[in-house]
Amino acid sequence: MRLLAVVLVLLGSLTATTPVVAAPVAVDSGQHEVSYDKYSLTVDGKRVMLWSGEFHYFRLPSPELWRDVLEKVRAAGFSGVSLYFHWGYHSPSPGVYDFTGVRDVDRLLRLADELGLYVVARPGPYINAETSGGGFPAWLKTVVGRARSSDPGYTAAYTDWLGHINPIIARHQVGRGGSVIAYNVENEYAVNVDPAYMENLQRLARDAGIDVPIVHNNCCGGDLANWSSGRGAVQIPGVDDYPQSFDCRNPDTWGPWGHGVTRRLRDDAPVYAAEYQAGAIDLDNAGYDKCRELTGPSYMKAFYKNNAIASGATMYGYYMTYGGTSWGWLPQPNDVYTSYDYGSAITESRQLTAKYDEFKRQGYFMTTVAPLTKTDAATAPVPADAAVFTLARANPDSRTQFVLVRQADRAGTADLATTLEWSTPDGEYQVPVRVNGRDAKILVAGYDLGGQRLVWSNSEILTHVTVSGRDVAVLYGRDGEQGSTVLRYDSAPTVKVLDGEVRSSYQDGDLRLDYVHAGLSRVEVSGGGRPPVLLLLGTDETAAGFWRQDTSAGPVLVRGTSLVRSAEVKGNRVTLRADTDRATEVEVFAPARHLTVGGRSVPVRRTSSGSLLGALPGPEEVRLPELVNWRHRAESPGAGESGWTTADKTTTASPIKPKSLPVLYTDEYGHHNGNVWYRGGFTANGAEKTVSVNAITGRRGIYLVWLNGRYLGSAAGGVQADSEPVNPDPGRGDFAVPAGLLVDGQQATVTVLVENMGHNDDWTADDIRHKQPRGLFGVAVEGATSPISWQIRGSRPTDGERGPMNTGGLQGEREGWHLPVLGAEGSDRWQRPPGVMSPGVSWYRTNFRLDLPRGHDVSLGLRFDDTTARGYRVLIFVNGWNMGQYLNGVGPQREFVLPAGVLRDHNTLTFAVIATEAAQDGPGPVRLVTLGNHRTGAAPDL
Ligand code: IPT
Repeated sequence: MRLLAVVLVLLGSLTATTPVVAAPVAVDSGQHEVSYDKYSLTVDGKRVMLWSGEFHYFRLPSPELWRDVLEKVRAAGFSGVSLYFHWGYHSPSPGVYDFTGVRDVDRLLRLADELGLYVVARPGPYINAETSGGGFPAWLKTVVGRARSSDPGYTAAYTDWLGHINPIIARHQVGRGGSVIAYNVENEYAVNVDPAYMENLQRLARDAGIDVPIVHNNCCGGDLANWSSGRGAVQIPGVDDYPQSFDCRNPDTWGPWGHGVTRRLRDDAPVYAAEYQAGAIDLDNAGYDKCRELTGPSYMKAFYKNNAIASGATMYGYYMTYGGTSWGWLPQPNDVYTSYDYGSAITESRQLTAKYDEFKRQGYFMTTVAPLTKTDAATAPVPADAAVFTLARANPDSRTQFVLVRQADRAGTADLATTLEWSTPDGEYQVPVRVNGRDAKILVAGYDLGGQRLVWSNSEILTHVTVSGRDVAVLYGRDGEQGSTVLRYDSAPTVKVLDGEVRSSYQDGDLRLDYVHAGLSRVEVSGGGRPPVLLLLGTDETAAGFWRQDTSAGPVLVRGTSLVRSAEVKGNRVTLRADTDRATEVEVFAPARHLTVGGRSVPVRRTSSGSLLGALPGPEEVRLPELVNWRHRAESPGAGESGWTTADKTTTASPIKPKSLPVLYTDEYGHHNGNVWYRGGFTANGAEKTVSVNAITGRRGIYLVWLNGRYLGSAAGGVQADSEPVNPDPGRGDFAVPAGLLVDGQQATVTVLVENMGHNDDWTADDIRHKQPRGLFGVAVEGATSPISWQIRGSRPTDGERGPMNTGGLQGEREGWHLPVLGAEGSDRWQRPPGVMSPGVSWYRTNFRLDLPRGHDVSLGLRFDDTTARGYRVLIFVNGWNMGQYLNGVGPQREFVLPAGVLRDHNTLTFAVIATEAAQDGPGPVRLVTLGNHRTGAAPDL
């Protein structure tokens, strides 16, 4: 970590006997030591609360925005990020690896370090993650030997991947001045397991110099392998838990899949909630807003707080904190579509939600109150009403107590008020508590809060800072609920209520404050033998309006703005990088007299609370251009003579054998992504009746069939050939041969376009799922007497910048029709749209110019408004980047996020439209929409 490194350099200079030259951070001499015990990870002996969120760099093809997202993650109080590394994203073919541009993970790790976020590095080799192949490169499907085992073929393949990624991870470890604090081997390796493989993964990591603790994310509890002991065991076994399931259609669901992380897997390692549910995949087209509801603030309160007190976990990974976009051919088709918003706290368009506020409330608490990093189960105070449930932990050194309060009926919705008989470290108390419905609170007793002694409070702690010798603490409770806080003094202190209604009484060393949580009350307490303290007593909402940022002058607190990205104190000026989504006041608690926000000095006055108060403008209005002047170009079925390969293989490494020969699987011919054209020639006899096709595409995929240039129709591709029960006839379509089309003795050509929606994952580690083919599975022409000779034409991955998963084998993709053309409208082969969409592939293109307000973070999307069921789908190319696929009439996605960086001032928008029927008009109406607009002092430099 940079801060630690700086501290070490400073220490070095104090003790050195020879003149010290300031060492660059990168040459941090590896003196930081990561270790752990049963309670927590430690860095140089200091305990760490690893409160981390999952982020997928491969789902945001705009490295400039990685900073935006990670700053938002940090601003919510996260101390770390959990990062999958996606093998297939970096490797288009065996032995070829790319770590540049949007694949520059070294840049990602540098950024995490710069922002002071610890990293749990998760390079698989298998990652699941609802991405194509579960992160495996598609070429692995042609490698002989079971994946996720010790088989030599697979071993050679993944050894090469780890040989590339491990050294990058290794040089960013905490011990070498970086921020990687743990290394995750494999992913939910729970069934069909092979301990020798797990051992080898760890040996390779150690050989590459990975010296941080090795962790694993176990799935699903029960008897499945969890790698906590025996051969292949890891140092810190973690648990994945998705208690709410993925049924976003029923967002009122309450924990059908369990109670949370309560189990300790090893006595000598901290409890690690490796992936804890923080959103959901949208399995049933409910839309991600419903998934956000399913995993909303009350779920987060009840389940996350329960985890902390039930298990004392000090390592968490919330999956996902920002989901992002499965652009190009990244989606694993059977569970997701383009958007991987995931119903996360930070939306796909990088907006902060009510879930973000809840993360902030909990994250600030978890990372402020240090005694939480070392706790044992303790006796909980007994509630007078048995309908209220309590559970407690205590720090064995400070004796600080943490008491969970919730309903005894986990799903109960009653409004309960009762009293706890609480034996705190500072005496016996009767503490009033209230639990209204699906709520949960962690109450604290016996805590040294800055220079204060918190005896107990039934308000929850957000955070506290010490500014110029005064403690400032934010406590909160639900709007309208009663609150009490007791602080200990040597003698009666002076209590000054600055705002709101707060009653105070002093007796035998205890100052008791009683209030109702409403808005934001302010009380200043001074004297009594302690430094002064300002208590800010808020509601859930007003508490979430605060931001805490670390500076070299200590942490500062800010109230107001839509985001504080960072703060700096220099001399008597505090400088914020902050965003606003409306005109707002800003209040700052910092050791300073002047305020700068977004590069401008803000006039401030000092408040009675001792803070600085100023006003900030909101954003300027965004005006978007209309999408007009479309041009059109048709792609004729299977046209052109170049690029075809004879498809005549008779064997395949896939355990799934084809229905007819030759093997026509796309991967066998090196075409791993997107659409593939096939051409089959045979000598006709005039008696052919039906063309019967089987094709496997993954869910929502299609294929289209022509005979001698005549369109015969389309069908849905299969999901897989072999499943339970076995399906020998996947994606079947029968197309009648039109009378008179084929003539005896003449050449006939059947042309097929098959869409490959992405590759299956390999959760079960059995190859049957993962090595499911894509493309044609079998073709028979009923009545034909001559064999068909096949050719295939697929992707031509030559685009180093956007990578191999950006395009498939459409003629236009191969010839670069999707690439930006600025200025002139392109060649005269692009014409005015004909007013009808013909079955097959046609291309549409327009240019537009953005004139967005400078110094703003504007998030844009593309919205399709067509509500007809016309059969067509659209690959959306923005300046050449495939930002997803719109499926008219299939859904569910109508709005596609277009990140800055991919979007520029001048843009080319190109659609590859695949229509399965003739239809009036083009793929409209379609428009640009604003998904977020913030004035920011930190507009990513794009
Ligand atoms: C678990 C995976 O580890 C993760 O990659 C992702 O797929 C997630 O779930 C679901 O979004 S898999 C588990 C819930 C069976």
